[in-house]
Amino acid sequence: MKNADIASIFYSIADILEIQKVQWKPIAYRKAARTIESLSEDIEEIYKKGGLKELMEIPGVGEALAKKIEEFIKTGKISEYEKLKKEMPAGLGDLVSIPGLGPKKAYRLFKELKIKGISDLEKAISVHKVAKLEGFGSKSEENILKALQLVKTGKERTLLGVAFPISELIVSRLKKVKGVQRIETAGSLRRRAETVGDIDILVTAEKSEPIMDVFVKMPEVIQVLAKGPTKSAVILKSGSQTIQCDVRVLEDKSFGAALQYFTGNKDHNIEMRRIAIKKGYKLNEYGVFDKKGKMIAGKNEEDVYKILGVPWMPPELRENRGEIDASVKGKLPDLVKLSDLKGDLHMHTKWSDGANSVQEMIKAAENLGHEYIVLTDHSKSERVANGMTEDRLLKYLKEVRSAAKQSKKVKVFVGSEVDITSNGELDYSDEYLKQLDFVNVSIHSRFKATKEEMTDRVLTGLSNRYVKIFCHPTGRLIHRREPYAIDIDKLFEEAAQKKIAIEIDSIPDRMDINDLYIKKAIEAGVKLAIDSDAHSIDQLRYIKYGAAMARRGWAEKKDIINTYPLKEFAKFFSFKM
Ligand code: DGT
Ligand code: CA
Ligand code: CA
Ligand code: ZN
Repeated sequence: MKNADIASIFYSIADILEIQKVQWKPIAYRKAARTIESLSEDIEEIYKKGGLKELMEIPGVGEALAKKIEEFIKTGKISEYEKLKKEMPAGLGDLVSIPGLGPKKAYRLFKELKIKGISDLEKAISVHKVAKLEGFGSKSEENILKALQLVKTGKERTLLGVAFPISELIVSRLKKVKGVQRIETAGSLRRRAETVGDIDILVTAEKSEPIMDVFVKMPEVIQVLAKGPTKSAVILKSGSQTIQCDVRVLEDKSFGAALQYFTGNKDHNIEMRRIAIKKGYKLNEYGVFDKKGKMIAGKNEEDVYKILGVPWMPPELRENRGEIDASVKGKLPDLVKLSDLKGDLHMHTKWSDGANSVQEMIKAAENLGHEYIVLTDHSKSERVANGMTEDRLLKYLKEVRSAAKQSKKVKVFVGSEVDITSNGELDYSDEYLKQLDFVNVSIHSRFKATKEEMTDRVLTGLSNRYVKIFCHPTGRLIHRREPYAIDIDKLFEEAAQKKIAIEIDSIPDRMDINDLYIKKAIEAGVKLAIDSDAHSIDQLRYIKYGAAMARRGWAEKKDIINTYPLKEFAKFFSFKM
């Protein structure tokens, strides 16, 4: 898939144009990049289907951008980008991608301090040159340093939302190789961890050579680390990111044992091995063996667990967080499934920063089989996201209500993602809030407040009687922004008591709240909402990552408010239907 590559080039073009002080164009490029990276369809396929015209059907892609996409598909390059790069000093791209620095500041660092890349920047910070620059200061220098550290540590792991589609593509290719029998992903990807270090794939086949040949020759491979009959490893490129992928070809009789072993995690495995030893057995990636060395299980993963007296459990639970004990005692949770979800309670349209119209979002939700949805465009303080003033809110209400009447398949609620401002007030007055079906609230500013300040601010916000959902409750962006400080126990206590749902935001770099907090919230009696927070029709599919996170947090159907049939759902939020 070339989607990620094209998106990444469009982002870079936007950055360069911004430095060159070109108006509007950067916004257009970024918008297109965002939709392209979240398309579920291969952009090359779209092009093959209907050429430029079909490309122009992608929201945010006009004729000019469609031509650039065509050029990339045909030549692997975009000449405009090649030209722009030549106009840019080398290394500046790395600076621009440091969160919080942005093109303008990066360019000043380059011009005034001759900083040409990350290592120059680190040197300059170590002697406090950056702090002395006008408009920077020591606070800003500190923040840049923190962001730098995040970038450096963050680069190593890949978001589940990025790795998962890649793994699906590889698996689908390998499945087509002649003689392939069983194939599964293992490792952190199978456990659906929010980020993965590498992709692990296990295969059984008549012969391993044809598989390994196809594997190392895939177009995304930029480096072959190892190629052998039982194991190969490569580095893949996807957009600006690289990720390692390992493939192992196994004997059928050991497939289950290998799947158990390579799924992990390591701590879970250590515990399982301890149980095997206690029973007088030996457990490794080839099978379970008795005292005489006879293999007594290994072909199937379920049997491996069963023979050790631990009934099989879903991979999402295997983090050594009490799952083995729960399984032995027959107390495993009955995990929520993606197919249990009946609705989506957080999404954006063109009324704020979304790429699609109200009608397009409703249609897409119908196609996904949702029974109910809530449209939640941003409130007025979110100026960068084109938040709605009160005037526009009223017009939006009208449009959504009339569109809602036209859909027979999905019940459409009208809502807004309303900012909790810095003093804890909501961004609209009650007069407006009461006209909405759903008031979803969130924090989008002043992330650096103390724990007391932030907890106070949020609880004040939640004390408004119209609030129904608290969105992306910790505000973190994986690799880019730490969660803000907040008293999570107090938050959950309040939410449980007021029947305010806590969100599991499914955007791959949010995953907010995370698995550990999900478990905690459930223990506190909180109801959760798995939302896509979609900014385009394709992003509605993000809920699969939120559902994965919920499963990692031991959530059952009853814990997730948008699995409820419409009637019970409405009852929880005290609607009269
Ligand atoms: P990652 O790739 O860092 O996101 O995490 P994993 O869990 O996929 O780890 P990876 O790819 O290094 O290894 C895959 C699985 O293999 C891991 O979850 C457990 C198993 N494994 C690897 N090394 C060891 C080990 O030294 N001891 C045991 N018991 N299991 C191991
Ligand atoms: Ca792995
Ligand atoms: Ca691995
Ligand atoms: Zn949102």
